[in-house]
Amino acid sequence: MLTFHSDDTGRRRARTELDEGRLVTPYECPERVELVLRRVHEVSLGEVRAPETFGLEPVLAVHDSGYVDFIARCWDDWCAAGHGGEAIPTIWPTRAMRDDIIPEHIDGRLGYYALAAETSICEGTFEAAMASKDIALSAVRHTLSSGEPCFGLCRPPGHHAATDQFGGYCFFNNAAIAAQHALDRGVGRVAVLDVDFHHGNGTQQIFYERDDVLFASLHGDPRTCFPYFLGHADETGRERGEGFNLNYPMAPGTDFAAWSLALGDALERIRDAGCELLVVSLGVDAFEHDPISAFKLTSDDFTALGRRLADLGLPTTFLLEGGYAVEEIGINAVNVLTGFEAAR
Ligand code: B3N
Ligand code: ZN
Repeated sequence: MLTFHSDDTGRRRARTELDEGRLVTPYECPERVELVLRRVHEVSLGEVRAPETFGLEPVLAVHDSGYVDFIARCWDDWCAAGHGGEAIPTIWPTRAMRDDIIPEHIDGRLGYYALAAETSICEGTFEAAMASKDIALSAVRHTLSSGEPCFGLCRPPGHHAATDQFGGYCFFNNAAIAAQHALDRGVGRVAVLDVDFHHGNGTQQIFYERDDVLFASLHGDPRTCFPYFLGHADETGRERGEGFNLNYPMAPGTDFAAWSLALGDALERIRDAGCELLVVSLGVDAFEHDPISAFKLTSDDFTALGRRLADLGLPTTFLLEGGYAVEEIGINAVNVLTGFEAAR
């Protein structure tokens, strides 16, 4: 299986994450990609290729132009304001205020475009996000042209990024950008299957009123898990999109036996919807030892997941999302890919 990778994903190395009231070294770090890449080589998964560059046009197909401009300028504006440290939002347009006037000051703009406070913006964030979406676009383009499965070693991840909001370590929604790219090239309907522990709120929001993308997400119940404010089972899509959003929230402690029942339902719905392409938001933080998540999947379960995905028989693009048990992230991500290859 062809893998797309770029050293530019390492241009974001944030020093601070707000976690349990302390500033800690971020869980989402460049070493994640290095570990997965090492495993790709260890198992001889296949060729590793640099992505092509696609510019901003495919980003603007799913994200708001003011938001993209904010991500591009945020670090410079933060420094120009004389702030030390990394850019972290401190105020939001909450229910009790207005959200129809975008502030001029960077502190206000940060709150307007942020959905959470854990994710700081630092030097190189925009450049890494650009590399990450180029990896996703290169991967899906290769899948479309060859019919072959492909792995995009995306970083930063993307599935929390909404039309005009960043957070949950995500800036540009790689899976949404890839899915939209496929639609723009004539694919009739795309399935985005999100197996990350966290709900893909950004992907859901971007496609919520559309029937050309079927979004299915298996995740920790938002009553107790990040991102808390989206991801319930009764969110099924709106207007044309009714029936094209499938959420499978599950309790902390869920193991593969229960998780794979939800997977089976999602796969059946993808099959029934006549999707022509599968984009997998491949987070591996459902792993039993992930430091910030709470499911109980084992490394072998990720191999089984890959086999189940192959049963769909669809052209498939895998894009890395979360996964933070850094010792095992490479094994688990690549187990999905080798399981898929063995069964197709
Ligand atoms: O949810 C957390 C969090 C939970 C547990 C933690 N422990 C036990 C140390 C620490 C943090 N933080 C909020 C930010 C989570 C972002 C999730 C990004 C992701 O993987 N999305 O798929
Ligand atoms: Zn996650």
